Amino acid sequence: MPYIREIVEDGHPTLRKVAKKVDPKEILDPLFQQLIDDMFETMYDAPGVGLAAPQVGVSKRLFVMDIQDDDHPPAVMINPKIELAEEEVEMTEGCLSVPGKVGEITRFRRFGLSGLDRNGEKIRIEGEDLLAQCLQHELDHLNGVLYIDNARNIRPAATEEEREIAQAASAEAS
Ligand code: GNR
Ligand code: NI
Repeated sequence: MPYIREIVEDGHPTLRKVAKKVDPKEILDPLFQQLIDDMFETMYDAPGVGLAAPQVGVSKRLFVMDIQDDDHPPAVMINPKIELAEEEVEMTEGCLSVPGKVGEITRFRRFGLSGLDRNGEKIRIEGEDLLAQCLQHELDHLNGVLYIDNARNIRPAATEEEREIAQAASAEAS
C-alpha cells in the first residue's frame, strides 16, 4: 500500500544535490514502483501539482505530476531531457519545500521533456502555461535548484490566489 512520505524543506541537503540518473533496469523493481506510488500519495495529500523525488529525500531523477487538467493525465517522468523551450514569460510560483511563500520567476511558456515512464517506456510530455511551469520546476529540483534561487519578490502567500499557488504552504503558514 502507498503511504505519505515526509516532504523535506529548504535547508535539507538532499534538495541541493544533483540527483542521480535512474538505471532503467531499476524501474520495474517493486521498491521503485512503491516509491512512485508513495510520491503520488504524498503529492495529492499536500496537495500539489507536482513532486520530485528529492523532496521526499530520494536523490534520483524522477518526478510525478498531475495538473488536474482533462487534457493531461497524471504522469511519471524518469531521467528527463529537455526537448522544447520557447517564449520566456514571468510566472508566479510556489513550492511544497518552501511552504507558505510565492515569488515571480521567468519561465518558458512552452516546454517539453522526454524520458521514461513507470514502465520504462520512452515518453514525451510537452505543453504550455501551468504544465510547462511545472515541468521546469520539477526539473530544477532534480538539479538541486529551488525556485527561490531565481525568483523575485519572494513573499508570504497573502491573497486567495497566492495561497492556491503556495498550496500546502497556506495550511502551515496559518
Ligand atoms: O504544487 C505546486 N504548485 C506549483 C505552483 C506553481 C509553480 C510550481 C508549482 S510546483 C508545486 C509542487 C512542488 O513543489 N513541486 O516540486
Ligand atoms: Ni517544488
